Formats: sequence, C-alpha cells, structure tokens
Amino acid sequence: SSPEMHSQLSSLEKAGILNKTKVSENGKKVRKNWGQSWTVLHGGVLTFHKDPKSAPSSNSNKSNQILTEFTVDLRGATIGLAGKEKSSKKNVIELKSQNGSEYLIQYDTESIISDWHKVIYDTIRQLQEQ
Ligand code: I3S
Repeated sequence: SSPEMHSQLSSLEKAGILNKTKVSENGKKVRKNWGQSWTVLHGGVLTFHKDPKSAPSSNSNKSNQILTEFTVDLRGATIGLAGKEKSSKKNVIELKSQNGSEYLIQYDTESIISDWHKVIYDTIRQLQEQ
C-alpha cells in the first residue's frame, strides 16, 4: 500500500462512548449482552473497551485499567443500519467482520451514530482500495 493510502487511513480515526453487543461469533449466534464501551477506531481496527463498571471490584489494582473487550478488523467488513428485527433500540448499526463475527452498535443520539457509520464505512472502503 502506498504512503498516500496510509495517510488516508490514518485520518480515519475516532473515539467515543457507544452501546454495543456482539450477536454472532464465527457465524454462530451468541446471546446479546448490551453494554457501554469506550470505542476507538485507529489503523482500520475498531476496539471496544470493557466497561470499567463491569470489572471485578475486588481487583482494585486493575479496575482503573482500560481493557479490550473486542477488536474488529474492518478489512472485508460490512456495515449497515440494522432493521427492526435486529433490535428494538433506535439508531442501531450492524457490523459484520470478515471472520463471521457480528456486532450491533447503538446510541440514542442520531448524529453520534451517523458520524460513526460514516467513519467506519469510509474506513472499510479505504481498506478495499489498498
Ligand atoms: O434480540 P433479543 O433476544 O430480543 O435481544 C434482547 C435480549 O438480549 C434481552 O436480554 P435477555 O437475553 O435477558 O432477554 C436484552 O435485555 C434486550 O436488550 C435485547 O433486545 P434489544 O431489542 O434491546 O436489542
């Protein structure tokens, strides 16, 4: 990949709080477990961090650490708005990775979801050109 492609991808960065759940793994449906995540897009990879509130409180040393919950390689991924059959929540995006994992991403504020949709979509397209 050319240096121009690299610089275009490195401009596709974003971070913020989203609600998310995994819905399938390796093509197999898994039970939803909605939770808030500090979410970071960097280098064509989307990382969902664990909600610190869900960390074991007994482990006070580690409870302030930001731990990864899932990473999604956006190369070969697809994104779309989720239909009503996927969730009763509003503003839901579905994201499918090339390796057969599927996630729902949601936030009540529509502009937040449309900004994430755009940057993830642009990243997927950028990765296809490399
Ligand atoms: O697609 P589902 O199974 O209706 O998803 C709901 C469930 O995951 C539910 O938890 P239980 O597995 O304990 O029933 C969650 O509380 C709901 O939030 C899920 O549906 P939504 O429509 O919120 O994605």
